[in-house]
Amino acid sequence: MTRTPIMAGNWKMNLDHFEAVALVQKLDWTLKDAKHDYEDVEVAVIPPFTDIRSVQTIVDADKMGIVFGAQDVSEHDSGAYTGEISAAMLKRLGCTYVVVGHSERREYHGEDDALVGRKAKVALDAEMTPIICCGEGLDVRKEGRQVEYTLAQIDGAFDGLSADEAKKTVIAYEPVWAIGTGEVATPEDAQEVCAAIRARLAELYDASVADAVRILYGGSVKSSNVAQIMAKDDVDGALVGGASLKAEEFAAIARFK
Ligand code: G2H
Repeated sequence: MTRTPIMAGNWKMNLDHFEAVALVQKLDWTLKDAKHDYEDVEVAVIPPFTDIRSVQTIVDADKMGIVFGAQDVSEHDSGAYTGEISAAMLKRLGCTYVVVGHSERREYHGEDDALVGRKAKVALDAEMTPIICCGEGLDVRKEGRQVEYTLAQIDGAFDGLSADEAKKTVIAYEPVWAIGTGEVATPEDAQEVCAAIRARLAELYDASVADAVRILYGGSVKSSNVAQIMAKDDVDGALVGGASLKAEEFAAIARFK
């Protein structure tokens, strides 16, 4: 099965809304100049909540172009949840993607696999695509338990999802030791775990789900290393942090071929 690659830029807690407009405008121009084919490689930007409306004003008019998403979502629909943002709010703004279970949410906000699964479910219910993050830390990698550890996260996050729902998800394998450190996983490291995740989806559901789900690699992706990672069979794109904050660099990542 042919899966359309996704290059998603996770801006994390960077940029104000003026800077967001400038970045997405420059990215849009750069990709247009390069005659980027969005059917060939999908490009998504995932700004902080406060920048989503600003980004929308730049890219909304262009249906075949950059899409955007959010870095998190509340598991609740609405009500007295101070500081939370609901799936319906994000959908109304035009978000295509919602990142759930990023390692920074897991580490600094105590999010576990069950919560990640519930957040994926509310995103799906609102007709958005969750990007479900997983990946091991350095200690686990040193012990050689990266596959076992990451598959346990997958089991937990997909526990409440039907096959039809699972098929609509995107998974991002992000080894924590490679995030923001400049220490990228080798293409073989990425392939090992991404292939194991795909095999687990076939066990949990069936081959059609395993074939359909796009599995991204994340962790210090740059224009200089993306092609080797993308050459691996089970890697269908990248979740890019630091390198997505520069339009030309991120555009070069999107044009990895
Ligand atoms: C991993 C990644 C984006 P970076 O967190 O999700 O960040 O590319 O800066 O390692």
